[in-house]
Amino acid sequence: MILYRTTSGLFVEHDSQSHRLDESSLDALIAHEDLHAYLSAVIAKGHPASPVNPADLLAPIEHQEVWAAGVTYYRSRSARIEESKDAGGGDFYDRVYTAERPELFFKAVAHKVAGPHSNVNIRKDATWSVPEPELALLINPRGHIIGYTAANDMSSRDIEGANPLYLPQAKVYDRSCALGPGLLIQKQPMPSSTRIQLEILRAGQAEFSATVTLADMKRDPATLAEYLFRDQSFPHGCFLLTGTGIVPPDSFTLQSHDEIRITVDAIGTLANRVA
Ligand code: DO4
Ligand code: MG
Repeated sequence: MILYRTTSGLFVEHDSQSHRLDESSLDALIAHEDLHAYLSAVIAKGHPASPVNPADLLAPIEHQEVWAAGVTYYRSRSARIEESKDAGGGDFYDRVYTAERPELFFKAVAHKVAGPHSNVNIRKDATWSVPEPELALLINPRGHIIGYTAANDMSSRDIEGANPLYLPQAKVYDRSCALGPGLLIQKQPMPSSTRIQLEILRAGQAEFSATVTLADMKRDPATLAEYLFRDQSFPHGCFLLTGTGIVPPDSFTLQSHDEIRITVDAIGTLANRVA
């Protein structure tokens, strides 16, 4: 079942059928004792609504913080070693890839997050910008993973590559994160065969595309969530992006008006344009 936040309220979709929720607060749903059971009961009551219009979709976030894990795929490790080699930063990426403690960093709050079909930004002071297509975990205030969505962890590679201490500037700025199109609510982990696909279109033509599966992720999502909740509370729950396994070639940088399409099996496609 997929939970959508729209301009006309919250909807749950199951078996191609939409149901409008009486509840209007996503925060309240995320904090629910058993969200999956609650939504199953709404579906079972069977008051179908019209299908959700993609143009009405909003980012599926209210008061949740967005965090991200890094260097969880070998491809991210190698690309970052390469981009930071002139700055002598490479060793850090190899060490964090193999360390027990994962890299976790703060990414966004709601006002920095782009929803489906809206614009993401590239920094004006960056020269090398890429999208990072990632699976995001939805974690409730008790630290349980209750759902998943597609995410874009927009990154300024030149700024991060100049010095790893610039990571927050390379990663955190207005509309540097996109989430959606909806929240897949399920108790069981995503299968390792789950594909994450990135397509970048320029003037309507394919500029870059690649696919990775969760089987290539070095970290277990539950362990990432457990680290994030160590000595830290999230009264409204949070999102945790699980890292990118796709990095375009070094010659590629995003341009204004590029379309970024991130598709995750069982979740759908998150489509955004670069402002
Ligand atoms: O180490 C910097 C960030 C890594 C990251 O965002 C990723 O691997 O997805
Ligand atoms: Mg990332």
